[in-house]
Amino acid sequence: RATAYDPGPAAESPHLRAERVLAANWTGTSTVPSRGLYPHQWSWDSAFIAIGLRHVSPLRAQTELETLLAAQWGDGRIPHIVFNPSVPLDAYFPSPDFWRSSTAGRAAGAPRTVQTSGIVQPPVHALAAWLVHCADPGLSRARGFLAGVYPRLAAWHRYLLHRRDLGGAGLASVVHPWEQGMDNSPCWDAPLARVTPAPARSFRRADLDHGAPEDRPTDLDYGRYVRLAADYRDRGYRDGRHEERGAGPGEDQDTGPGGRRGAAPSGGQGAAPDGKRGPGPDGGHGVGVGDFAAEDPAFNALLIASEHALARIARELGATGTARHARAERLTRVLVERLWDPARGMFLCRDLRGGGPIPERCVSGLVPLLLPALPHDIAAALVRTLGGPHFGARLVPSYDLRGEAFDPHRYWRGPAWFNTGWLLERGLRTHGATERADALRDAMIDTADASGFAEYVDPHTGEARGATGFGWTAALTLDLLA
Ligand code: 9YW
Repeated sequence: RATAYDPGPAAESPHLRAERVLAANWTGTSTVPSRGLYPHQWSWDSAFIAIGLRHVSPLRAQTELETLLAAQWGDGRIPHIVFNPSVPLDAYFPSPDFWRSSTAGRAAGAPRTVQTSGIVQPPVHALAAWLVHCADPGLSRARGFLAGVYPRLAAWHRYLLHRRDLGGAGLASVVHPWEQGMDNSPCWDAPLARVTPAPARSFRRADLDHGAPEDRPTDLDYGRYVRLAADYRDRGYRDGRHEERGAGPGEDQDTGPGGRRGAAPSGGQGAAPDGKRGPGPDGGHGVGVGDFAAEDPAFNALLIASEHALARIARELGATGTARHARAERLTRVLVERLWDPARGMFLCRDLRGGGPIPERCVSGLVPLLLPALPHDIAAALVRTLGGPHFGARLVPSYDLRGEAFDPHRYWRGPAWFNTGWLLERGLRTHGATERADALRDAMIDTADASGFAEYVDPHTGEARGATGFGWTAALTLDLLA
């Protein structure tokens, strides 16, 4: 009897299956989140994807981030989508002809050749760049990877910390639910209720060609997303603030080799690469204030974690990194002062257009557990909340299990997502909750693999929802397996 080794399909490992998803979603210069639903490059998806890809190909992981950063705007923003020109316009909405980045975004320094959206997504990039470097420091040094990305990442953080400090407390704000990355989260229901939706007939939802309507945001949600994005575009993607302030002295000391200030990419017009804007005709007072502005705990926690990573990158490049670590610690304190809710034992979003703290329990409010400088009692309270009645499922739900709006199948209103799970697994480990971290890790690996690397899953049953073959689910599974 032949005894030759025949692995057969059953012997295939989750690792191989995850790798195959990333190979199928690779375009040659970046990875799409999903071949059908999201056929372009998405900003925070690419950061998470690079974190997994580094275990398969450090070169591809570096390229992923470099491709994204090449589309950075002159004012420092990293757009949430970089469009692939070979994909038909009607494959995804809103398409490049909606965003019109190279014309509407000209004053903000949008690139001329590549088409992008004009909003941003959570800043996971410096964290990803550091982790990618660590996977193969030899290759990274040989290619000058960190020296190349550092000035762009520094300009990105400067944009967020100055242009986007709409609340004046030092935190970055989001001006669209797509920016925070958890679009239809119940946290946004109240602030969105003020927004007049664009008429449903004025746009066509390409997402419904690929996803079940009951798993996706509603038409009313979409109408409001379209209205907010169109208003921002029509303001030339300018970020209105009540007061214009430049970077404080000494804030950006760790500028990498030669102490050079981070240079934003070429192509910017009207916006200085150092994130400051001169007194324009509008004087910078209350210009272009949109209907939606919020401080989000996960967005800011990721910015802080990335600022710590940027400090490590600066150190690798010969600077001290001290000023950046100090800034990250200071921002951690501001985050606590501004968004911590002791009664709920978690962080809340803050509505800057009049509403104050938003009294909804969303997974975003747990993500600051990631931060190493979080006070011990706050970290302990977050760990308790994570295991308590509002979030204590096998996988971490995106929203309060007991909340009125909870829906185990609809997008960010209940299902478990793998990027937030990965961040919380890391947070649990950072604060010494090793057994909890191990249990979450095992549950995520099993569910990701069994669900065909689903975009999101029912937090109780693990049943797949949304798209399968999803980029960050496969990538972060690889990272958990490493
Ligand atoms: C959209 C791509 C993106 C993610 C977001 C997720 C969804 C809707 O898909 O956004 O059309 O951009 O909410 O977090 O980055 O995977």
